[in-house]
Amino acid sequence: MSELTISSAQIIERFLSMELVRVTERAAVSAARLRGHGNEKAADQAAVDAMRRELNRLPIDGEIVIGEGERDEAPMLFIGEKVGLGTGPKVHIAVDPLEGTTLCAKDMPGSIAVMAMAGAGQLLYAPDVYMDKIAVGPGYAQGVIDLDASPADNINALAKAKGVKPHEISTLIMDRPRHAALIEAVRKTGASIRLITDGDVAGVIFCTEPEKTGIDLYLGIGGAPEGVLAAAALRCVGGQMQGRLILDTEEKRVRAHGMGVLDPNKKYDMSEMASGDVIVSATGVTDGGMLSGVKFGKDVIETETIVYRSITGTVRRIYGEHREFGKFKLD
Ligand code: VTB
Ligand code: MG
Ligand code: MG
Repeated sequence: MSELTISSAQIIERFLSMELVRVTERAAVSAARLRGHGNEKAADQAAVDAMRRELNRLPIDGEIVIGEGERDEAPMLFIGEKVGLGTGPKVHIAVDPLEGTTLCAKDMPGSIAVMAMAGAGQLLYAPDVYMDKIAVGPGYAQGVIDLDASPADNINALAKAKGVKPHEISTLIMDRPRHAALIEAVRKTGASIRLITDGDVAGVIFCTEPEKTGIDLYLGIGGAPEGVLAAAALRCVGGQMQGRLILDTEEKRVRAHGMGVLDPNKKYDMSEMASGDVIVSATGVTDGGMLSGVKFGKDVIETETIVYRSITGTVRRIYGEHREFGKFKLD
């Protein structure tokens, strides 16, 4: 579509992508003030407060569909909370104001402030349960990987598609006891494994830039809300991802059903987790393989943000120098 025929909705979306950058920047700066202080809760709360405040300044009629939890346990950014000025486009929002709270508290690599925005009904209402996930970056034929195939089959297929040997494939898995069998199966193929302690939104996104991050394939079980955020980002660059909610108790199945999950065993494709026009923004809190963390100087606070738009596939890295510090203070 030429620039001349761009619709007014698209113009609004273009403005909003910069506003999303502001939102994640503010959350990241607030969390980063508590980086390395050993207090996960305080850092998380700071990010939540800042993100919510900024979201409420936007000219949107927004609703949180992936947030800090159900209303009774999360006072802010709970699922169903309305955000924005109430005017403008009706949008659904997925947030993780501080993804990787432990990473932030310990000042370890990879914590980010992240959010995704899409039209109403276009983001999966994922309950706060685990999700089994698999993801690769762009450039492969559809179906090269499959959540239901064995790790060996996935790695062999990916190696073939990439034109390398299986031992030249690099995977990323969260370091958890629940992944013992998975890790063993991957080891048998000769592929390498980068084990991360937390932060699999960034982990999945790593697959979008294998040249930079060294990661070809994400495997394993992490949070379902994080799965939707990652799927939204991946959709923008044309990677592939599948996920299945782990609903291993009746309580979880009932809760998920209440959120519209009719088939508890459904394998979701990336575009079933995030469809339509999606914008995703992520700002680094701690230094990581994808984004630098917030830097505090005497006169300047520096941030690095990556913002994706699915409609154009545009990815922008925005390096911010902030000189007006008042905007980061809480009201
Ligand atoms: C997952 C993962 C996140 O926390 O939610 C994890 O998706 C929690 O898993 O990226 P465990 O219960 O095994 O710790 C993160 O790592 C950080 O929020
Ligand atoms: Mg969170
Ligand atoms: Mg998280």
